[in-house]
Amino acid sequence: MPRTLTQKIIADHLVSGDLKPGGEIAIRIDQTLTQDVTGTMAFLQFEALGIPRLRTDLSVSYVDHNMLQTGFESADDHRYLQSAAAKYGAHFSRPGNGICHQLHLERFGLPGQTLLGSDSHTPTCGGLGMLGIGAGGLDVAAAMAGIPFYGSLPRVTLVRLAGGLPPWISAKDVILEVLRLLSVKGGVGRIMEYGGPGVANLSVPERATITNMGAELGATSSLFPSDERTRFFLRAQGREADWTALAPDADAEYDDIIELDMSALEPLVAKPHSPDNVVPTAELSGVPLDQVAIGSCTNSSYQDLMTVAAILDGRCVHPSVDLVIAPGSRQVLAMLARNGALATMIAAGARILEASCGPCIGMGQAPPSGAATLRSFNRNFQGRCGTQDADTYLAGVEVCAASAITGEITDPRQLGDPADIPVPDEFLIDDGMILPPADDPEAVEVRRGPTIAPLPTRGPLEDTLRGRVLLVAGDNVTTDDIMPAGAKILPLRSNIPAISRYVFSRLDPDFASRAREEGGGFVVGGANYGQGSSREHAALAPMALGVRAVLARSFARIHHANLINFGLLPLKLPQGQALALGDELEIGEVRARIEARQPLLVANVTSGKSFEAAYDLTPRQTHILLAGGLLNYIKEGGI
Ligand code: MIC
Ligand code: SF4
Repeated sequence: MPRTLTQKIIADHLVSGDLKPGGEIAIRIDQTLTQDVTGTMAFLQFEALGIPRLRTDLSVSYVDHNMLQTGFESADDHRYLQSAAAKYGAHFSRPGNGICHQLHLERFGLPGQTLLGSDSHTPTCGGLGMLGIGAGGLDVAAAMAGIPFYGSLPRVTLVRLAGGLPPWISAKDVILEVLRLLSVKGGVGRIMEYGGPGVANLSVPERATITNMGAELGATSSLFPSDERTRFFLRAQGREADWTALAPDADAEYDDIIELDMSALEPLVAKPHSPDNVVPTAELSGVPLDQVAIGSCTNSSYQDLMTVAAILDGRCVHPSVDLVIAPGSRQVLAMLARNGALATMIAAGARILEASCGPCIGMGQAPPSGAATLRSFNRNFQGRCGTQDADTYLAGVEVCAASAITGEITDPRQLGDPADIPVPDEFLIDDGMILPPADDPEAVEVRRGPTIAPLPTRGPLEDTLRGRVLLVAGDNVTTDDIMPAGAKILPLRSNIPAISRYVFSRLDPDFASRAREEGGGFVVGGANYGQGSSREHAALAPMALGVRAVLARSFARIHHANLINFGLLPLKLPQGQALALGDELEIGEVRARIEARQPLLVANVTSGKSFEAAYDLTPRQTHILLAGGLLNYIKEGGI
């Protein structure tokens, strides 16, 4: 039978299940990546599994998020991660080396292989033809222990690209257009495969911008074929031997097909506060800006930043705008330093940050109150930049750099002809900041700082769940809403009791204290609950506060899995049913009904009404929930 790219890679890695849509499959994971704000928990969980050495082909532990180090907490976590990597067998990418996804693309990604990462943008390596999937830290810890990754077989959408990118139009405009067409829910349960004659017109870093931001569609992953452009990129990274050709069969069948003519695109911008709120830049021309931020795992490649330097050359940043630039990796920064582009940026008045996530996750550079900030990043959820009442716009680096000069949102086409930026045929290679695992793991002592608190645990799932509705939220609640990030809260990622004080703090500052007083309860949401990041803290911290179930119209994939991994029931709130804050609920016979795969009966004691709530659980997930979460399940002998 002819196969898509997705089916080929999955078939090559299939451990159990068969290739029927919607069915549960398990796949072998070749590589994992973790970063500091999810990795600390993932390594603690790996330790809790009691396995002495990692069982993947390659695992890399990156440090790129918690970089401000305003107290000892993050530095302690970095030291823990470095020692744990050395002892258990992971490579360790030191702080300053760059953003995990950019680095993995440059140095480790392999066409045709699988990568599980504790970060939602792990599909970035799909730009190389690698199947990258984002997951919660506990799933990645399990993969590091050699346990396959379980999920439902996604449907496959082909985005057939035609034409080439016109001057000033970039790969960011391609993915913004897909977001405009499909919305932030449009990719749920799908893998986006890019094909068609336009593919050959995109370099690997351009493809990676598209696969990276496929996360904002809610897609499980995004994939490009591996072709001569892939070979060229790997050769320029000194890794031609890692190249293999990979393409779908000519007559492969897809679940849906989207036609996209790149030559008809124009510069696009996503308006506040959602990445799918996309309009032509021209529609926003003249919107005054306070800040422009360039970088993030979406748009911080050598090509991107050379484009920025060319636009800034001989010009000066507008007096009302703060321009900050964070290169994606030390390779990019070193190349810009050597060829003079860095000097051009400095001369133009740009503030150069270290190679890290930085402002993308509110780790510094929060804009002023009521500001408008334009960013080459991937998410513009309200408050994520660190300023709750700021408006965040997203665009490609061309729009960002042009707007930094004029002080307002600007269509870059008005700058005349763009400079020609050649794709480098040789990158500057220096892996000195990547430490291989220790030769003598026995001799390595794992160093834990005082902020690392023991993992909260819970017993098996209770048979009756009782409590009040602690929060009622609308559609598209993000994990940034549930468990905010930013410079104040992120350093607490290895301390669940401390971080749980901030659960839902942006939506309702009293949530955590109310949950504690009530001894737990329920959360009610709308459609696509838990979209955005992979942070398992958005399940783990509510669990620690006693939340036992979330009732929502639908769930985002990674968060749904995280809820189950920590023993919280994800229940479907039927259309037409509404619950109010403070309603007292009782759900009885939970264990027996789940075992029998029957809907649960939710009694609203306050209103005297009751309704049936369904759920989407595979047989394995049922057992995980009954055990009270994945760690309990694995300790009981499940895999
Ligand atoms: C993000 O972009 O939101 C993050 C921070 O990279 C997260 C990971 C996290 O919250 O730990 C992600 O995308 O998964
Ligand atoms: Fe870092 Fe932002 Fe990418 Fe998340 S989206 S990995 S915070 S750069």
